[in-house]
Amino acid sequence: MEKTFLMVKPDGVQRNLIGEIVSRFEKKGFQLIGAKLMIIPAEVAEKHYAEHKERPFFGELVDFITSGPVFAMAWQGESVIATARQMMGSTNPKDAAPGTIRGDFGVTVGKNIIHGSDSPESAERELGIFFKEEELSEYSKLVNEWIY
Ligand code: FUP
Repeated sequence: MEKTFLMVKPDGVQRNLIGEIVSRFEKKGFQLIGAKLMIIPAEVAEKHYAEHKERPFFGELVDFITSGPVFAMAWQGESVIATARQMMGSTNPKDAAPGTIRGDFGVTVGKNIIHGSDSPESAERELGIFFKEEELSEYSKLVNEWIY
């Protein structure tokens, strides 16, 4: 079963959106297999956002993501990577459709509430940065039989 890394960013945590966000993915039919509230060390943030190292906003991005606790999550389900990205909406909340997380709760690209892996390669890489293998619980849920 496909897995992805999702994270409520510091703005989402401060705005009490953890429950709302977890609820959306649960109701969709995806399964939470790992989660932790944490403050990201700067070197971990730099590794996570390494692809943006040369971008002008890199410094601000690292400062922001380390500015308060985040809620890091591992989710599992069929096509969860692409579907979670659709549920999140466009990177810039001004372009994100109503009904998406960024469309419903975000205003600016700098504070866009949630992160989600954009490909199987980044999902594997990011899950590896934030979780040890033994921190992910793969367990069967009766409800899954009504989804698949
Ligand atoms: P996404 O995959 O949707 O999170 O978007 P990106 O990987 O392209 O960007 C990562 C983060 O960088 C965004 F969530 C917000 C931030 N960003 C900016 O602050 N300014 C920009 O112009 C683009 C991205």
